[in-house]
Amino acid sequence: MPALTADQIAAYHRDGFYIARQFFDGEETGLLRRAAHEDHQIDKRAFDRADGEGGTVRLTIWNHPGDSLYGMFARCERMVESAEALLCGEAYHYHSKMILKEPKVGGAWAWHQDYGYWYHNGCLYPLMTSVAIAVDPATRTNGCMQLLKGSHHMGRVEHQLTGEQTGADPEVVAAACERLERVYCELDPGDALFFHCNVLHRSDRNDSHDPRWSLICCYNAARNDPFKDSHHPRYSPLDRVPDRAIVETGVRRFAADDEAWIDADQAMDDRRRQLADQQARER
Ligand SMILES: O=C(O)CCC(=O)C(=O)O
Repeated sequence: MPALTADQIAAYHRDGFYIARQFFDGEETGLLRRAAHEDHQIDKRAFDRADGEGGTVRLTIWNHPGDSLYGMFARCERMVESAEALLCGEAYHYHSKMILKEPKVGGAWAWHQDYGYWYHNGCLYPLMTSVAIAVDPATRTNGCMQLLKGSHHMGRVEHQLTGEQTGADPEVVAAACERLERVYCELDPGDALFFHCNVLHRSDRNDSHDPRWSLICCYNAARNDPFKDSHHPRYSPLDRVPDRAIVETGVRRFAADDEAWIDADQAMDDRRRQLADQQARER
């Protein structure tokens, strides 16, 4: 799949988002799912926040994409070229995160704009975009993302503490909900949701028996370099990789794991044989 086309970019600017179906193919997505669900670091490093509705929002965030499989997704040409086309200029990696919406407990996200938070990090302009890649299927029952179509045209809305989450001003959200279409972004693994940093979005609690994980890569325009330090980075050049790096990195990673399993199986077989020989001798 190539980077977004001119028509897809126009749709993003009109609606505040664009869903690129099967932006990543079955092999790439299979590697991502396996890596994510087998990766104990993702789980260990995750932090929880009560959603104020009885559920728990759980996520892992990292600022620099690195050389892992996740880094290959964030740095591959297809993603970076799309982000740069949407931001009309050079983009850099602002952060990535894995959203871990676990069955039954994965919490709801209140209505918010990402720029509602990022503005306070010294980013003067809303020249920022995110790409949510579905790791698992995202449905209405497992709490897929919901967006208010065209709400990015409203500009930045004040955010305040509502319950236990900081969300967009509820009075403004209520007015926007009356006027704008709410879109439930149901996704298959490998689909990519590109969304503008000022589009209002939320998600419900995961009420199903299935996990709903997604990898979200966020980009800032290089010309929007924050004027102050924050918990997310200032500009640093994004070292892009060819699209094929995803499969190459994933295959390499699992070959090492699979070899370790084969070695462990082999050692187990050897041990079983030794015990059987010993028992035979003792009889
Ligand atoms: O994936 C979700 O449920 C919500 C994520 C979200 O709203 C965000 O990362 O800004």
